[in-house]
Amino acid sequence: MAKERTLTILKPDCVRKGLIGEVTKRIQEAGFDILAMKMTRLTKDTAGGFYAVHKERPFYDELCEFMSSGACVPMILEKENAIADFRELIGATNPDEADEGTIRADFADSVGENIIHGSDSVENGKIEASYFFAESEVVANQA
Ligand code: DAT
Ligand code: MG
Repeated sequence: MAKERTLTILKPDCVRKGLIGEVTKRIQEAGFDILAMKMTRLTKDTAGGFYAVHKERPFYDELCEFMSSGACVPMILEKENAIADFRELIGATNPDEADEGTIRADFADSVGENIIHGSDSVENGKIEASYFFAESEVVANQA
């Protein structure tokens, strides 16, 4: 199976709860290589651009407020079958519906504040990665 990349964001609730280390450990233990990571804070507009696909949804404004409410930690991850495997690791969008042992089931408070993002396709992962990282910041050859 070919290696894929996915873009994750440890969201502001993850950072506020002091869970950067715990969540990153789970990501690495699940076999994902971190090719890029940084701490940043989105503006409401930048958050809105990232989630533009949800513009018409009733929760859009609340989502942009939340995503710009504090620091977050985006990362580019690589692994075989990364997109599907990462979605499995983080669990369903609504933590009440997420499988036991997933990151969202264990740490998220609500569907709106659900700790972590994961790309939903290879194509979107590329677009999302370029939202946060220049090519020069992606360390693909780590040996
Ligand atoms: P995911 O983050 O699992 O890919 P999504 O793409 O459907 O989920 O939605 C993006 C984010 O928007 C999600 O992580 C949290 C927020 N969101 C989704 N559905 C919501 C809802 N019904 N109420 C409040 N926030 C919601
Ligand atoms: Mg999504």
